[in-house]
Amino acid sequence: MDEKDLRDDYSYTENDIQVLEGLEAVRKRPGMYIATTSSKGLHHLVWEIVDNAIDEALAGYADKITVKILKDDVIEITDNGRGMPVGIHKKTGISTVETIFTVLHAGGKFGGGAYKVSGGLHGVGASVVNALSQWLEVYVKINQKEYYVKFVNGGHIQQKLTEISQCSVHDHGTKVRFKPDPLIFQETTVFDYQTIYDRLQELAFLNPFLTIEFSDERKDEIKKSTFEYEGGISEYVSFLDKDNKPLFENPIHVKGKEGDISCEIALQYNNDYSSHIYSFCNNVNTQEGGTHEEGFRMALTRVINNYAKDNNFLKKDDESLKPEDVKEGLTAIISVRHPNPQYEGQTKTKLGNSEVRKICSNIFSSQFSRFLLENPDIARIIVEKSIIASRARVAAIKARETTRRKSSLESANMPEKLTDCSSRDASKNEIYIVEGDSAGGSAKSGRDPKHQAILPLRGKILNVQKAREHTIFDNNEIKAMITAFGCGIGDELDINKLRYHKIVIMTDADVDGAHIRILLLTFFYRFFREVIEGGYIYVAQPPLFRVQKGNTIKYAYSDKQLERLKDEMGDKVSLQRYKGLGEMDAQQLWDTTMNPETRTLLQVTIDNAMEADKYFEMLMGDEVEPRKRYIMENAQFVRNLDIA
Ligand code: TSJ
Repeated sequence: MDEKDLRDDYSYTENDIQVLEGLEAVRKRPGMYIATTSSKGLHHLVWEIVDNAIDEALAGYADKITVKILKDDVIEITDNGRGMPVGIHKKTGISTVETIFTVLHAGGKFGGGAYKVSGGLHGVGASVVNALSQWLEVYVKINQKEYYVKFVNGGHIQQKLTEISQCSVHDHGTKVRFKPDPLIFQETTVFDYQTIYDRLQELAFLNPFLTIEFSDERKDEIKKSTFEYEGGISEYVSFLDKDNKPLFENPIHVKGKEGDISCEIALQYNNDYSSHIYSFCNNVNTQEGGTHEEGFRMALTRVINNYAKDNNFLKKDDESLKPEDVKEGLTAIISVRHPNPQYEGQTKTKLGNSEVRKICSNIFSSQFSRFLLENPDIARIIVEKSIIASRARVAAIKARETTRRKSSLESANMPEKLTDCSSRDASKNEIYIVEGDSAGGSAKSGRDPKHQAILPLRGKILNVQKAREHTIFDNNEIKAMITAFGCGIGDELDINKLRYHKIVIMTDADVDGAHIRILLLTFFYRFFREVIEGGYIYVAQPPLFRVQKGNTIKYAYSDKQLERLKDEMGDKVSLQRYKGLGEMDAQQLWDTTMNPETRTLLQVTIDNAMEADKYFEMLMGDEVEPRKRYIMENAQFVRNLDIA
């Protein structure tokens, strides 16, 4: 509102009209204020009101906030703060509380010092919530009295601020209850329990002095939670890491302040390879990071490097640890408070204030380096983990280079274990990936040497999902396959260089065979997707039984088929059950499984591989027994996977 409109002899109604024009503008173009009227915008209303209550807590006047979802998706938010000011506001001539709910951007101006670090990203003001609500009620307990005011249809006053009861001196605070307007939120007015739960929990972690109660009372069965974390962001780190094994007992926690900018960081390392760094400014998640995160990352790398050098973990000529080395297995929370945050980036969630970089870096550096000196055992754990990560990084680069070089050299440098075919016509060539050396031997003697190559795999190939990239490319079986296929992998795959247009997986028809098949499919799915999509991958179908009567030998590939054969051939047949490919001699293997004239091959589709990949995760857990059990129970399924 402009100064000139505020004449001494203003009339309430004139003022009221002005006010309503402001709120009407919000209703006309809600997108200008809450970006969207989707479910996201709907929840934005809650964040706005909660932020205001949090501000009262941050100012030191409240320590408890209650959030309720009531029947009909009404939201009620209460704090135990001072109570919003009920006195007449000088400029508007109406009470301050009514002013805050009816004048755009009034909130901050009335708070003065109290609003120093109010929620940066939201901060559209309580009046916007009022404008977008079908009705909104405020209860204020202050000076031993309770006051009430109600607005309807987007901010039209229905009940002016009224004293409704007496209360005790110790009873004070603010309660706001509102019903978002379905005329505005046409997509949905239903609140999502989990969304609100997660945000309130996050706020409780970020504000350790605060208790937040949350209940969902829409259904007869009420859901209720209390969030209260004395440990603050340390507890947040432990919470995020609850499924991992931390490398030391308590997260490292530092905090400090420079002028009116404060910075707090908690971190832990765990036995995982990924890292989770979450940053906040004024309780708002800065998803795109920014200067606070940059300051922290720089300081973390520098302090660990310095410690490693000073204490001889790194020798003089050793390469320094890189930021990616020190963040392996790291979980960290950075929380800064800034009176005037500037946000940048695609989604305006990147903190831009440049002074923050140095402040966070200084605060973290000095306290973290002291911590390392005082806790040499923990320091050793962190430094050694970082050094292992750096070696792994260097090894991965080397391994990638080797496989790349080899694959570009056509048939030169082929793996030792590969028995290649003589033809160079990829479209006619096949490679059999065979489980075990003995089966490999039979396959070698039984094959068509012109068009069929044999690559025996020794032992189980490595668990692709759990292994770090460098270990994957260090694995001999995997290196051999990459080299033999000749087409490169991943981003660098060139399907035109594929040396065989049929890649045939040939494993035993038992549980271990199924397991290896899944491993291979998973590997192909992750690194050779185009090869699967091109239809180049097949699964061989070795027989399960050999039935002989006199000189007649027949093979059965399923139990059903066996029954049929027995019926056909009558009694006195001799029956051999094949447990592994190794039990077949070269001729038998050729006749039953490899002869293009008579064999059956099952072509692998991307869906098969995806399925395998999915099962793989389940099968590859750390626990061995459940995995064994699972494969046993699903052996039939796993076989059918190829057939599906
Ligand atoms: F968003 C809101 F306005 F609707 C809202 C504000 C909702 C809720 C649940 C609480 C609040 C709120 C505001 N709680 N506490 C306050 N405090 C003040 O407004 C306040 C009180 C005293 C003084 C002062 O200077 O004495 C200043 C302020 C801003």
